[in-house]
Amino acid sequence: MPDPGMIVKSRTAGRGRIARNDPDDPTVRASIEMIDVLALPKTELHLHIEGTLEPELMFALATRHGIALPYADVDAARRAYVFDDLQSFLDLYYAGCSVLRDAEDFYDLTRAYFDRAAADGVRHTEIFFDPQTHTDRGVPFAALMDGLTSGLGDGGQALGMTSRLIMCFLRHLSADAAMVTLEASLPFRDSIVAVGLDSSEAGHPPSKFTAVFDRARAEGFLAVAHAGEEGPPEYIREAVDRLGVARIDHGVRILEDPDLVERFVAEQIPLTVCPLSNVKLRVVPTLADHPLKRMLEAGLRVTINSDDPAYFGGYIGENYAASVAALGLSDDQVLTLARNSVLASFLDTRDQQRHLAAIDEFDAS
Ligand code: ES4
Ligand code: ZN
Repeated sequence: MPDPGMIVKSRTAGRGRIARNDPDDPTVRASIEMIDVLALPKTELHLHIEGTLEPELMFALATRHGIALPYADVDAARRAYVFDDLQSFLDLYYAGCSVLRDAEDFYDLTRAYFDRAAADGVRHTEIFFDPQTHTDRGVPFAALMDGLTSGLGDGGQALGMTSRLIMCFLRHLSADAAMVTLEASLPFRDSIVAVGLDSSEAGHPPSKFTAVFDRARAEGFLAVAHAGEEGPPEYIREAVDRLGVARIDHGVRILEDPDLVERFVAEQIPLTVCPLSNVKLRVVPTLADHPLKRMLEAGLRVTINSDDPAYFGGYIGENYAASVAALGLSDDQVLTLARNSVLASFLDTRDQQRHLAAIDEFDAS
């Protein structure tokens, strides 16, 4: 008898479906049909490359550089990944970055993420990086960019994936420091599609960075910003009105403001939601309480992403699968999420059409 819950390939046509045995009744084979979320062609739009640093690589890089880590071993590191809120995570996340010293480290980090993302069916990814976390420790901007861009190039070629880089400013630091970072990035202008805003949200409204984002957009960068993760809906509004962002990262608190929801629906401004992140950082009590499904039902252009998968217990496939299971998303809702990510991406229309066609083909297979 097959294991209960074992996934078996279904012969049922359509929607890239797989059949799963009923865990409550192991005598019934292939009784539950669900969309194959791993095989579904996916686009990832909210992923911090520093948040893909798995403990195994952290230890390997620590050894490479002769750095002592505050964990006895890999398991101890994983056991330490329990968070009360965004700040308790950020403290540990920035400390973990201390092993990233040179171009080779950033190359290895990027290649490891690409391998993991490809296994989850990611075809295109738009990756955040936080230069200040590294340049403030003495890592040259050029080494950071060299490692990231070579990793993206080689990884993309090896796995048939495309990517873009989004440079985030740390909002707990000053607007002047962000401006210095923007200026330091200009020699690498062609490798960076957009600027973003991340780190501690409370007390650091988007409007603090209006001048920096004005300058960035004048230099031709697109813009995004984390808003409405822990911060209020007003920060979401500010990010759009004051920073000119093309999409909002997280934005899960938008449902508290019906007028803002109406506007986001009318303008189809995308939101890059990260369900497992929100549970780990206690933005929501459990995944079953997550507003993702309500956001979809409101007509918002919502997408699923993994944020900092090495810390939050799952890459994008796990974010899709866990959300489907906890919220009971329909196949149509899952396909909508995948299509939303394509439409919310910074790919040009022709590439978007190609990715949408791949989703249609998956749906029909
Ligand atoms: C982050 Cl989850 C999250 N929120 C804000 N800033 C971040 N940087 C890395 N992960
Ligand atoms: Zn994030």
